[in-house]
Amino acid sequence: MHTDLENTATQDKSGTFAIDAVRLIAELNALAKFTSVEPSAEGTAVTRVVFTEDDLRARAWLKLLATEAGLLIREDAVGNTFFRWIGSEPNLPAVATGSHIDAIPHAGMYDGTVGVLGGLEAIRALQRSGVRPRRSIELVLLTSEEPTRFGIGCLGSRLLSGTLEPVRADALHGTQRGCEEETLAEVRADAGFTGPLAGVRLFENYYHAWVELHIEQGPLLEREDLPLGIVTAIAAPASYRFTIEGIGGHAGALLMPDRRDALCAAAELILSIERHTLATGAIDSVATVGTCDVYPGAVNSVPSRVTLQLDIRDTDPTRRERVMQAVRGDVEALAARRQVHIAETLVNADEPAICSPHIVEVLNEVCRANGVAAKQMVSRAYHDSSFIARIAPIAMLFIPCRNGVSHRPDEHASPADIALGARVLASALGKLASE
Ligand code: HGY
Ligand code: MN
Ligand code: MN
Repeated sequence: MHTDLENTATQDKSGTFAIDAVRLIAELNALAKFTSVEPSAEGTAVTRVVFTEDDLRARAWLKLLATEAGLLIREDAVGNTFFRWIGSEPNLPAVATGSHIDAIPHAGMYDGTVGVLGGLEAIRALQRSGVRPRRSIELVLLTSEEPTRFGIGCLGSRLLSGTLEPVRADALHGTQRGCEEETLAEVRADAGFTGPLAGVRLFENYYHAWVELHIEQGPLLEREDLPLGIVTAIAAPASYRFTIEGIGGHAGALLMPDRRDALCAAAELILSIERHTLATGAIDSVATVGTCDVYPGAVNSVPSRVTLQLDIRDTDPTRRERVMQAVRGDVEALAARRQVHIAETLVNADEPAICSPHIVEVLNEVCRANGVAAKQMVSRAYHDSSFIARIAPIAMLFIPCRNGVSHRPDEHASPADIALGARVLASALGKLASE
C-alpha cells in the first residue's frame, strides 16, 4: 500500500508542497562561499573547479545537509554523489533530480547549485508534507559538468550514461595552464575517488524519470515575464582543440616577411569560425573560442605555438558540422599561405537531447495546478540532463536569470523564482514517484 500523494492532507489546494525559501537561499549563499576568488564588485563571484579544495569542501558540506535529511549517500569512482530517500517500494526504478556544483572561473553562484540545493529542498518539502513516495527519490550531484579542468563538459554524466569511455576519461589531461601534466586518474584518486570508472555506468532505465532544475542562462523568460520554462530539447554541443604551430623568434630581429606567426594565424582562424557561424543565418548556431594559449607568451617573442579551444553548438548537428567543414576549408588555405601547421582535435560532438513528452506533460500539469504559466523552450546551454537522457526519460525546469546573464559574477536568480522552481520540482517528483 503506498500513500497516494494527491490526497495528502498536508498539501495545499493545488497539490504543492511548502518550500522553506529562507533556508534554501541561505544554503545557496553558504555554498557560494566555497570559492577562492575575491568578492567582485559585479556580484558574488564564484570559482569552484572540480576536485579543488573548494569543490571537496563544498561536497562535504552538502553531504552533511543530506545526512540531516536522512538521505542515504553513495559516491561513485568519479565523484558523482547520490543522495537517496528510500520509497515504500525501493526495488522500483527511482525518480531523480540533480545538477552540478562546479563553477567556471569568475562565474556566478546559481548555475548548477539551484538544481542541487533546490532538489534537496524539494525532497525535504515532500518529507515535511508527510508523504512516503512509492519510488525512491534521489538527488544527484554530478561531477565536473564544466569543461574547465579536463576540457570536456559533463564528465560525470557522460560516464554515468556510457557516453565516454572510462579509459579515455582517466587519461584526460588538465587543460588549464600549468596543469597539462595531471590526469583525471591521478586527480580523482588524490580527491579520494578510487575504483574503476567502468563501475560508474548506470544501466538503461535505472531511473524511472529525471528532472533537473536550472537557471535559464538566457534572457527569454525574463523578457516574456514568465517565472518558469519547461525544456523540450537541449542543443547539441561540440568542442574542438586547434593547435597552430609556426616559427618563433625575436620580436625585433625577425623581419615581417620571414615570420610564421602562430598567433596571427590563430586570429584568422577565430574570425573564420565567427564568419561561417554567422553565415548559417540561424539564431541557434553559436560558436565560441573561449581560450587561447600563446607560447612562449612573452611580449618580445614571436608566438610559435597557439592552442585554441572551440565550443560550437546548434540545435541542428548537421548545420553545426557544415560550419566545421567550411572552417576546415579556410584552415587549409590559411595554413598554406602562412606556412604554419594547424592540427584539429575533436574533444566531443554530441547529439541534441530530446525531453520525455510524458515528463514535460507532468511538469505542465503541475504548473497548471499551481496557476503558473510556463514557456516550452529549447536549452542552448548543455546540461547533465543531455547525457542522463541517454539512459532515462528526462525533462528540465528553468527559472529566469536577470538580464539572461550567466557564467559571470552578476548572474542572479530571484528568491521567489528559485522557491517556485523548487516547489514545482517537488510536486513533479512527488507525482512521478507515485507512478
Ligand atoms: O556551457 C554550458 O552550456 C554549461 O553551462 N556548462
Ligand atoms: Mn555552466
Ligand atoms: Mn549548469
